[in-house]
Amino acid sequence: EVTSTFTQGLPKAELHVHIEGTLEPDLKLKLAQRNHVDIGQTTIEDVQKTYQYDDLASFLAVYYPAMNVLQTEQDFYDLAFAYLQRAAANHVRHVEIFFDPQAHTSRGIAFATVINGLYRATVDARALNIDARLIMCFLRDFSKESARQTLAEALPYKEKFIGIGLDSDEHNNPPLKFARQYEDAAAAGLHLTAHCDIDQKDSIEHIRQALEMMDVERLDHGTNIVEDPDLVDFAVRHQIGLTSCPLSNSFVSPEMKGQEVLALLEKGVKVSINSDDPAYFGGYIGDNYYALADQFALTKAQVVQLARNSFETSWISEDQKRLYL
Ligand code: ES4
Ligand code: ZN
Repeated sequence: EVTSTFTQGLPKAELHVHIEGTLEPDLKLKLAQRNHVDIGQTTIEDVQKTYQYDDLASFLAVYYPAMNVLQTEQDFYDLAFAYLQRAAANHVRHVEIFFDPQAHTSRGIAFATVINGLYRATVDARALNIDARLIMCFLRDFSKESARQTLAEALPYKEKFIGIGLDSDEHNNPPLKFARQYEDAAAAGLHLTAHCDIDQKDSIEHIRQALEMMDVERLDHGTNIVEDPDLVDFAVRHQIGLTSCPLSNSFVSPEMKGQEVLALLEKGVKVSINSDDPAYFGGYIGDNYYALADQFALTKAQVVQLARNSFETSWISEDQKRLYL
């Protein structure tokens, strides 16, 4: 009974989307030509053919090199505004967008270029009826010294983003590696989240560190928590948001983790549905809701609860939340 028209039209918040993961083949090609960057392909179809991977490593090997086409403030604006238009078509009313400054500063692009372009797009999103905010992520496979330096560069811009996150390759890069940066960011009034990807080595230990030792408010993915009843209990008591991404899951694992999402919903964990890297994983947020609902026979009530959870675990003010709930 849940149709794609229903999942597309449902008002929702998106809490887990990487702006660099919204780079569609047509925009990639356009920016490559505009900036005279050789990406090895000259047609949209040929760029599309490179969007192929079957695990995290092969995905990241396509993902990071693609960023070379992003050079100017206008490029970052165009990337973000194109995403926001698609989000509007998916009835996203509020979005908290991840960006990876180190993926850009490490290739010589100034932090200001990145954040000013993205921020300007979030301001213009008001005209699309979307409240858009930014979350700065640290690349966890870079050093903690690099994270320290990135936070120092970012703090003068702290009015332009609302929180910090942690992404990229989790293998042997536990949350606690960045404990000091999380402490400093919290002291600066920023919100805290961290990726705890599905089925990682040390998944439960990483979730425990993030929740119990670093006071994160959300876990990105985080659905392995279902294996540990005490941590599930903690997540329910502290209203921790879990941002699951079904289509992304099905690229890096044999399944989209629907049973885990349903079990967590049943236990009262505030899990939401999100798109992660929609240009790379075959769909925007409405498609993610629909794929999950279709494959796991979700009821409309369950789909509505997932959308409610997205607003409840968002970082908008309590006053603003009342408008959506
Ligand atoms: C990511 Cl799928 C995935 N995993 C880890 N880090 C990421 N950054 C963007 N997409
Ligand atoms: Zn992610």
